[in-house]
Amino acid sequence: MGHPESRSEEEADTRQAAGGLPPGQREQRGWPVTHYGPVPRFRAERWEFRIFGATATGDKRCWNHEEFSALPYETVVADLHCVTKFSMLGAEWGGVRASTLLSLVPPAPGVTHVMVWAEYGYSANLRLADFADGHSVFATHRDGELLTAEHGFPLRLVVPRLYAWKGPKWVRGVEYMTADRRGFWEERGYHNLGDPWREQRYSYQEEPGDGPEL
Ligand SMILES: Nc1nc2c(c(=O)[nH]1)N[C@H]1C(S)=C(S)[C@@H](COP(=O)(O)O)O[C@H]1N2
Ligand SMILES: [Mo]
Repeated sequence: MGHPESRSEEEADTRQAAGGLPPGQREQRGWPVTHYGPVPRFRAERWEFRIFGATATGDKRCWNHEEFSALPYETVVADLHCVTKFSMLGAEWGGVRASTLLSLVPPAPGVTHVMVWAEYGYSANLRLADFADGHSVFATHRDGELLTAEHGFPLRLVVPRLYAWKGPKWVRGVEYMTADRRGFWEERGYHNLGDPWREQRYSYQEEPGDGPEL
């Protein structure tokens, strides 16, 4: 993969969508910053990543920054689809696959969903299958470069098969759940499932069974 500092406009224009452009989306050149609230300051000595909730053993697992950085690093080419209708296509994300974490810390048999937690209490709920998808990655890098603070340094989740709000920046942990529960935006008018291919943007579009009562 090319290095971003040398990527010209023309190169950016020829970027391929890893999965095509979902309905109602347009391509966004460059990489805007989109989030709610302030950018947290990273302090390595205070940072930890936790997997907790319904693990197979009943124990939670914690990594400090050094330990997390030693986990297997892989790259995934994936698109980001913002529900406000722009998509950033074809970036190469580097980090730890969600599936790697699932094999390191197996969920209990009854786990159906996860809640992904970030700084300041931001959260996003995902079906276990969406989380386990081989393209879901806890990214430290994009196009070979360390993430910047505003894009989620030191760690963000990228779940290319769902709208980008389902991928918290400044992520700090994963809770294994035996029932679904709404995350931050899912409680505030956004669709519980958030599949861009079905244009599941808003909670009023939900059908019975798509999510817990609002
Ligand atoms: N912690 C946190 N993560 C977040 C958000 C947020 O508000 N807080 N916004 C999401 C939304 S709506 C989008 S579109 C992407 C934007 O990522 P970017 O700023 O790197 O483009 O981050 C997602 N992750
Ligand atoms: Mo977004």
